[in-house]
Amino acid sequence: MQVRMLTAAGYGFISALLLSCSIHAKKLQKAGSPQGTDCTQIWKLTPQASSGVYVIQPAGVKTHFKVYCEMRLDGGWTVFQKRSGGNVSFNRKWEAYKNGFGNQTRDHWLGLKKVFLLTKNKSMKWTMRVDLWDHEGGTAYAEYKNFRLKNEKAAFKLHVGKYTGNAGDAIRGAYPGINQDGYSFSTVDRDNDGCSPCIFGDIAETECALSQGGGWWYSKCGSASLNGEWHPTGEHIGWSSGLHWLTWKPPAPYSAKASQMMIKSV
Ligand SMILES: [Ca+2]
Repeated sequence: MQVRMLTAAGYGFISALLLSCSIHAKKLQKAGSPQGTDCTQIWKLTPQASSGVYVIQPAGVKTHFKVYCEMRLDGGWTVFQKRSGGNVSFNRKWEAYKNGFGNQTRDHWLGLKKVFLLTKNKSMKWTMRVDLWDHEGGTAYAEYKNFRLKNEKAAFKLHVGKYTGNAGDAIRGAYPGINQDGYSFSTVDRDNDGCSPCIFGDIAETECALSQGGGWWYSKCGSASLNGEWHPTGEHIGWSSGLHWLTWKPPAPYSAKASQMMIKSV
């Protein structure tokens, strides 16, 4: 009897040990060596993988780096922009937008160079998705086929293909002449916005990154700008610098409560 009790206790101990090892293994899985070429591949290899930070090494690239993977029913998405509050400032210069900033489990910008490294392989195609949350509990999205960025020499020029969604195609703009597709990235210290100056009514605009905030593919400014200043509920309408997607919430500049931008390889 005594032996049996000991055996049972021993079995319980081993079970606990195995459980602890399994939890530890799950943690290890998300750190250290590369888990895949991107979040989509990780999701395909392990469909039950949970959302979180993973290490990836893009196809044909020598370096590996951490990204936040948003695992959804329609695939694994590599997140490159997340806004949900005012703790992380997006009012930063070229080097910061190039290399990334923030906390990947919270608000962050992955970095243009990493997004370029992911999308530079011409044999792969990427879908880019923008998720938006308003201050009234509503959501909207925009998806673009054939998303890619050019290299730093081309100032990370944006390319997007066909739009689908219910937020409107703000990248191509709420009116003609402000299409951001084919435009280079601008920051306060790197002006590629096409304004020298732009005339909006009685305002002469020379630098969109100064008035709209943060860095973006400003095209004579344009209708999309999700890296501006974050504004809390109740103070979210009327700011020139905000989280704008003006085909979704026109005409007074409406600053979204939260946003997320991410890519999926297809
Ligand atoms: Ca300018």
